[in-house]
Amino acid sequence: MPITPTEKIWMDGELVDWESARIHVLTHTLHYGCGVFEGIRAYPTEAGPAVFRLTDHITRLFNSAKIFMIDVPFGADEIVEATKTTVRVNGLDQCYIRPIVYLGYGEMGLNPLPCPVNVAIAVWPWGAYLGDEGVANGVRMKISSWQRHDPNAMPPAAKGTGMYINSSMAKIEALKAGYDEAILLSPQGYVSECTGENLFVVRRGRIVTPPLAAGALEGITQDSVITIARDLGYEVEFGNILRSDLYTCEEAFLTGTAAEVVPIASVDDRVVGDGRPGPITRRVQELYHAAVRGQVDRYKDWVEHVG
Ligand code: PPE
Repeated sequence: MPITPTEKIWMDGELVDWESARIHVLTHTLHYGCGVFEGIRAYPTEAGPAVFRLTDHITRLFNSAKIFMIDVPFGADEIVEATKTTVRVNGLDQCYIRPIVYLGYGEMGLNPLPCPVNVAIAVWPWGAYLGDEGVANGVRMKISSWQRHDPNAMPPAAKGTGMYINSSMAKIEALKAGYDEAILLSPQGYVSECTGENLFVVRRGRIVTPPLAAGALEGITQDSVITIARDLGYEVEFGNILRSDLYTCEEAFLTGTAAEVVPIASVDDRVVGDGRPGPITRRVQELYHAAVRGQVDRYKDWVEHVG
């Protein structure tokens, strides 16, 4: 998905011009993939642009850094403020936000501890991650032949840059085979998540999503959708999902900041339900759409205005 340049990028405490936001080719993270990042969205609200669950995303960023023993040279509150500033100065009423903490220039070799730590925050306008057609009519999924990380090989709770090779391999495989997106199974064989989204199924009227122990990232959209679905009166539980459950469930959908809420039309060519987005998926999708725009009173706290 192409990037649309904006004006300013926040780098280590300063706003620099988009074209000047450059780093050295011997930047440590470029070589070993030891960095952490977030994907966040800002939406237009009645009171101007607001970042959806910004504090929760920055908390996850710092937890990711803690897991990798990366010492972020800023406080979480400073990164929250810096994110708001970056959205504000770029004058966008909606955008995708990419904070990244990376190991900079000055050290080579596998010991990351002596490396300088840098932080950047970029924002740009970004449309529907899996396409408008997918949001409207559902996406075609393929179970990947690549497994999700074993938790003792790569910690799924961390949103680490290098960890995404796994997702990219699965994405390539799915796209080359003519599908829209991949579903990865855990080393134990349970459904884990998609390349950049969590997954939900509706089985016998109940909504089920895989537990963290199945190797999924602890999704903030997943958490929002669980709250929304329960408030709508549905039963939601964390539970192990088998590949065959995906083939026979009534509805399925995926969730993520970039993707938002997207219906699943089929899995490995088995049509989900009647192949059209189901009623539960639609209701959750609609309420999420309204919540992120500050249109639902009970979810007002999720919406953090940039000022
Ligand atoms: N699982 C993975 C592996 C993942 O990358 C994401 C976010 C999620 C689940 C959903 O998490 P959350 O956004 O908190 O609901 N994926 C981000 C990266 C997309 C990208 O291309 O980069 C995102 O949605 O921003």
